[in-house]
Amino acid sequence: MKHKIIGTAGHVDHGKTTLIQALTGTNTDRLKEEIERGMTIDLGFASLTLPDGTVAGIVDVPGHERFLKNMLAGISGIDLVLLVIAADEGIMPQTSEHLDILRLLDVRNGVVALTKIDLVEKEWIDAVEEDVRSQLSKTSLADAPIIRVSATTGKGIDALRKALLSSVSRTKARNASLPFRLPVDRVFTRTGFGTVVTGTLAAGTIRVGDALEIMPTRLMSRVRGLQVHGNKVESAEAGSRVAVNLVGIETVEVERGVQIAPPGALRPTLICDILLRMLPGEFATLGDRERVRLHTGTAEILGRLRILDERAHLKPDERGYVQFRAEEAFVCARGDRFVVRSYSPMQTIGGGIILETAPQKHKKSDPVMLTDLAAKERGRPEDILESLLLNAPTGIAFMEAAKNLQVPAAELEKILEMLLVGGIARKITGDRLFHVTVLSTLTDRLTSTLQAFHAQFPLRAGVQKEEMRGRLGSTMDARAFSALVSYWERAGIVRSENAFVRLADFKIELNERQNRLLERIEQVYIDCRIAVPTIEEVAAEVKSPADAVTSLLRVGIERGRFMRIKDGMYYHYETHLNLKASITSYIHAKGGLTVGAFRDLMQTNRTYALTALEYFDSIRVTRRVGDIRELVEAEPEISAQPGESAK
Ligand SMILES: Nc1nc2c(ncn2[C@@H]2O[C@H](COP(=O)(O)OP(=O)(O)O)[C@@H](O)[C@H]2O)c(=O)[nH]1
Ligand SMILES: [Mg+2]
Repeated sequence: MKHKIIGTAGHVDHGKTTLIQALTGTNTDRLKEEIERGMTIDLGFASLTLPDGTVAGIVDVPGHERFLKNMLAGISGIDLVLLVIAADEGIMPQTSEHLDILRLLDVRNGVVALTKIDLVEKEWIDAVEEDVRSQLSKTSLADAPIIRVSATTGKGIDALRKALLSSVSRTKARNASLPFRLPVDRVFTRTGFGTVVTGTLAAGTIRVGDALEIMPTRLMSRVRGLQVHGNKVESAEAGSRVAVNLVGIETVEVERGVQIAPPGALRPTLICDILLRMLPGEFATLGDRERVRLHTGTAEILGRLRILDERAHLKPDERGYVQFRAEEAFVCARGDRFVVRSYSPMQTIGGGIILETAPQKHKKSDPVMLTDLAAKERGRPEDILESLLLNAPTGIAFMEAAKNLQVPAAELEKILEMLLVGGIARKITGDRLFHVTVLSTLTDRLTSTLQAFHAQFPLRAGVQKEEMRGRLGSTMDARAFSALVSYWERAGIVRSENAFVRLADFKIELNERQNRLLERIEQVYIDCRIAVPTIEEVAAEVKSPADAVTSLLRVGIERGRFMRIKDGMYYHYETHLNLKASITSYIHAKGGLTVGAFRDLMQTNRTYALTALEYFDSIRVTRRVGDIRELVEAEPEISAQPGESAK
């Protein structure tokens, strides 16, 4: 079944509430004060069964300007409007203001009821209708039918019903496959049930038992029960008027203006980027940083508007990209409509569309930011995704993008495919998405950092990964970085070894002098055999600085010519092989080896003997049992030394 919401609009006392009662039998004025004063103060609700069986929800709004805030809360979720104009009065101030608001909220479907026709002559009605038609011609309701009715005599009511039906059939269906989102317009207690909230479901499907989060307060709850138009249901779809019974929430903890959604689906924000269109009236001006009231969903939020281009003012009929900086956290979604009223006196000055829900604070007139907002305004999902990616220096996860775009995952797949095929986006490891420009900037930064490093330290293995991560940007997190490194490895750009990354084609190249020095160092170690020299001893022996020896030793290790024992201590690979052979053959023959026996065998001192045995323990050639060394059965693969075949 289709679910549509009709909202009323029009000047106070023009007969909205009476007309709804004539259509539905429901008196939407429910507050005691409303009944006593005969005037709508807050939103009223009814349901209307249309000739084809569609049940439309009706939101009856107050017409008095003092209650415009309530009107705005009610009108935000509607599919079409029933604009009520009393034939005896014609267009009045709130008729015009409501028309402005409808335009700002982009409500294009509607029916105009010219009511109270029982009070005036036909000629008068003709004149009023002509006036109404010309007023409407400049608005989003230019083509709306005008139906003459009287709630008192019932004249025209059937024609009105038919007009509403045909207008309903022209409205677009809402997206039921998004996560559900309900801007709350009423909160009350039902004895025996607890807290109930109502609203027009803006998106998605809500079900009994669903977990939910109340935003921006972040209270967690669950759906205990659901009603649509007073009937118990198991689930409700976008566009329905629903009443949700919340588990474990006190009435005082929720108020009109909050939104409920699945946990994590929405994020509270303090700023948003918007496209603001000013109304034509002379009072519709805005100064930079002016304090205003922004109405979106069912909420009114106080804050300041920062004009993002070079202008200091927005004048009547102008438009501009603006950042709203709120005084308290609120929630909204990309594409939501809003209305802006001046702080004092309260006047509707403009409205528009939310372009970004959690932006940075922008620098005024930044051309990149303005281009980006223009793409967001065009609103094509692929443009938005592209700009999202352009502004994600560490890429963005697939689900994160789906959430930001407010599109279901399946739809995002399609949009993404376009960008992938078009060579605009790239999907690197897992679900991480990058804009090619962002990715190539990162790749450039990586390669230039590595090139500079290799040039400066030709004898070092590469840059420490943690340091590289920092070089790529302060916001680069570990997961994004490791995804990037494996992407670059697959692309043949880098090699990653242990804690280092280096350019894939980087080899440690020694000049002739360095090669000769390395050979001499090797000879020193070969001659010393088990009596490991210190770096300083080696340096003195080869008459070179200790630094140079250390660097060349590192190269020697890379080439498999040296084995590291511990800090500053190395065996030449030949020594390592000889010692290993002596130990294994001795143990094979005698069954075990003590430090003393090894010392004698090697004709060395106890310290060198112990150092050697502990080294072979550490690489799991031997194992210590009491005072004796045994062989470890499964031999480690130290025979596959790169140096053996490389040289
Ligand atoms: N004669 C006549 N009076 C009407 C008609 N519709 C509404 N009224 C009266 O107009 C007044 C205002 O109506 P109401 O529905 O409260 O207006 P609202 O402020 O737009 O909701 C009430 O006294 C109604 O009885 C109508 O079609 N004919
Ligand atoms: Mg009323």
